[in-house]
Amino acid sequence: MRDDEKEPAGPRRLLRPALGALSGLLAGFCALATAELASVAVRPQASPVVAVGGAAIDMTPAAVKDWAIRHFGTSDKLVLQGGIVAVLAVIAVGLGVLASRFRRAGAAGVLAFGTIGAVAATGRPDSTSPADALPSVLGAVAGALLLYTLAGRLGLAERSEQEPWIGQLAAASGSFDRRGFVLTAVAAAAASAAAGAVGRSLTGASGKDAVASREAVVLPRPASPARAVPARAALRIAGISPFITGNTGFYRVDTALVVPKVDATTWRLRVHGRGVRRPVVLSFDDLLHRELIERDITLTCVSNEVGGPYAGNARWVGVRLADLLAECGVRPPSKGGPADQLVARSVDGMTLGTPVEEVMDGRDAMLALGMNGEPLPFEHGFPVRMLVPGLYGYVSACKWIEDLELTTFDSYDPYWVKRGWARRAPVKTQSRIDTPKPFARPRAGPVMVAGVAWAQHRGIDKVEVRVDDGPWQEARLADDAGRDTWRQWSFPWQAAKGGHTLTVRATDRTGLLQTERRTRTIPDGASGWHSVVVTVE
Ligand SMILES: Nc1nc2c(c(=O)[nH]1)N[C@H]1C(S)=C(S)[C@@H](COP(=O)(O)O)O[C@H]1N2
Ligand SMILES: [Mo]
Repeated sequence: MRDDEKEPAGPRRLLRPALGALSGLLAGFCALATAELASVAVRPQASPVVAVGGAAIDMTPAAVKDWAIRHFGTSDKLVLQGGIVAVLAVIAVGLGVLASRFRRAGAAGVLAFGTIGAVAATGRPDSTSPADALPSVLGAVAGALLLYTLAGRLGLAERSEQEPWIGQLAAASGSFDRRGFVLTAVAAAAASAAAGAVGRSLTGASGKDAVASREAVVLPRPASPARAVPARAALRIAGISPFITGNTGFYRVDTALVVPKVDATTWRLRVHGRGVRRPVVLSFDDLLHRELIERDITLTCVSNEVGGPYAGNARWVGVRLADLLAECGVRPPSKGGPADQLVARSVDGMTLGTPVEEVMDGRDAMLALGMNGEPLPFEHGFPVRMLVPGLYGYVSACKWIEDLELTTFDSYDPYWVKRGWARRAPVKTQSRIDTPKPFARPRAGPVMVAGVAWAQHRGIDKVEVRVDDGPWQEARLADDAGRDTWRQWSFPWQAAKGGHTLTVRATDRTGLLQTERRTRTIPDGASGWHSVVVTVE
């Protein structure tokens, strides 16, 4: 007599659905692993998790996306993918339990979910081939077959659909092909793990050509170098944001679940559209051999909260965009040009719209090829990205750019505008306290309060600090490094014991005082004064 035959009826009745759930999880795992491996052959972006994730990002309401960026920052995408896998796991358990009684229905359910992946993958804006459906389809077929097989091992599931008593009998007696189930399950788990691991490592190694092309880039000396940073433009104060943000520390905000790896040797940029009398297609070499400018420019994200981290200042090298457009015969609207919007498209299907007037008004709008002395990092848009001083990133800073189209604001809304953000978005004057940190407990006595303030393309004229409800006091400004960069400031404070609120505000060079009025980030950037609460001990 076997042990389980003596078991009470309750747990035994649960055995089949429990094993069904396990089968479902295994089938889901097998499906994803197969898809992962297949996506290596197609392209990493065609993996169902990436494709469904991308579709989810695009369908997420702006407020939720903003919340996700705020709370998860650069790991927002990891959180999203984790969430997708968790949801899939729950569905897989459900389909497994279903399959333990209705084998075909369970397997059909897996196929249905594969269809969702396939539709998402082929519907992505950067999808150019129906082959993008393959990873999802192959994964679903593998998963469905496995679930069907495992459910079969679970006993007389198939016949029980027509003759329920057989199913009940099988369930009640606990009689099923235990050996077959265990062997199939273990083999499938091992094979899936291997396929997934191989897929992952191959994906990691993909983009070899792009990596090689980046390593081969030698940035020429710019014809117009950046102004030397005045000695006292970069303060040495513990805790302050350095004047130049390093490439690894530079914030990253984009919708790309897989960082595009573009081969610079085959990359092309097309310039075309309304009023473009001489459309061109440029290679990376074409750009490298043009006259290059080098500029320090602060980039900020419209999703940055008051006091938030999505701002960075780098030394960029690139091509003056206005000159390039002028060569193509483009005139700004103020000179009678028919196009007022410049739409940039990236290799991953992102679209950004920039006012042509601003690009051509004399500011250093550029197609950047270099960042802080090296080719652009892949995360920041290699091989080429756009930058326009004074405008938020989402209306100006297209990474992995491949197309520039002259059009009008009336006839086309780019990605973020379709999702409720403003068509035009100049950077709002902002100031931030970097040190002391919120809830810091400094010692009574001299405490250095310091941070950065920015009002790109207008410049910072004055920064003031207020302690509690006291008077506004002028902070010391670091030397001026130009109106397109942020400016550091410091304020030596004689801190008395107790709780204190420090508040900062800036005035830009047009004389405009940063508004106290707090607004949300959507639609055109947060406003309000940053303050920090500390306890002096
Ligand atoms: N292709 C592409 N370019 C993009 C984005 C994007 O999602 N995709 N995001 C924009 C936004 S919202 C900002 S703030 C900047 C951020 O640039 P960074 O990641 O290099 O800091 O890139 C812009 N360019
Ligand atoms: Mo942004």
